[in-house]
Amino acid sequence: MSLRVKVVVTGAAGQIAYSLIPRLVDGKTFGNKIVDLCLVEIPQVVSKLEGLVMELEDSYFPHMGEVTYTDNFDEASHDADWFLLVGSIPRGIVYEGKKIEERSDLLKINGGIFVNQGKAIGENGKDNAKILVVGNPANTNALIGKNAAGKDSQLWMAMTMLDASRAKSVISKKTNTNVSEVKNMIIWGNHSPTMYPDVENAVINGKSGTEAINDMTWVENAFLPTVQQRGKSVIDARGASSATSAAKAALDTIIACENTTEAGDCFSAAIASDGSYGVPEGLICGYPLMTLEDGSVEIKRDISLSDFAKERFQLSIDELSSEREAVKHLMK
Ligand code: NAX
Repeated sequence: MSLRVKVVVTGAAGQIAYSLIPRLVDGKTFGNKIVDLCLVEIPQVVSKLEGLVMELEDSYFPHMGEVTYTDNFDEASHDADWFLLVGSIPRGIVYEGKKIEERSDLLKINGGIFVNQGKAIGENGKDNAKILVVGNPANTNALIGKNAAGKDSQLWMAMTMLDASRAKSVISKKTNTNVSEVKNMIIWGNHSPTMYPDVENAVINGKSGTEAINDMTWVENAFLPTVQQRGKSVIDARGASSATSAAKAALDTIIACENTTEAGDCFSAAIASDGSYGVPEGLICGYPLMTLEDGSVEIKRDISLSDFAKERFQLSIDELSSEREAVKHLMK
């Protein structure tokens, strides 16, 4: 157990983090590596992290290395391999006297946070650091952060793995298969209700999604709205947003990046477009990704989209473009 990995987690006192952090050091996510954790919170709640650290120490994690906590992101960012940017200001809270309801307000407030965090990551993070943005609006937060970091060797991602896992679950119920038999599950576009979960290109028990499902009415009227609105359904049922499933999705994204992708499969995350599939360059867009043997993460480029898929995907691309327009003052 000689190799070490340093992971920075923001929003560390929040509900996703409570489910996420212990599993970063359980020996499964990073295999045999020793995991050093640096937990970051805002000044108002940072002292709560003392309790979380006590619990981590009490949990018997042989793979856990040094654990520190701070409200100073700059300080936390030095030499980190992974950044899990979970912290952001959620919709519905009162911020500086105003209730934050609109996506545009969220973009404005969180955008500022991501400029500063991005700068610190570019200056202090490892040259090959990977950054997973979970805090919403995730794609545009990642866009702002990546731009501020200005280091192309670092990989910025926004999380769409939860959407992919939700889609696999719905498909597995419909086809009476285990979720592990649903592969190549792609989420195109934005992590928002405009996302396009692609049934046609999924591989279900070795068959193409089109063949295995063969029911576009179900896809359009049941599958798409269920996956696209699942976040809201969980909030309605639980009185709080998805936490344990979001944490699992973040772990699955790390595992997908740390291990070579099997032939015929891919994983879902949003990364900066290089123009692939007609997406304007630079937008942080949900794509099918593969981790190659040399550890690099690439867009899978041989997927063909039906006219129906192209039309739905375009709606999400348009939304991403308008979000970029709304934050252009935050980009250099
Ligand atoms: P919580 O409100 O429980 O926790 C968020 C934590 O972030 C708080 O403790 C807050 O103090 C902290 N925080 C805020 N600004 C910070 C900053 N600048 N630096 C460090 N910490 C900061 O929310 P939680 O349920 O954990 O959700 C976190 C984020 O994940 C939200 O933005 C939520 O919308 C987003 N989600 C994203 C998902 C995805 O698939 N991409 C799904 C789940 C979730 O909705």
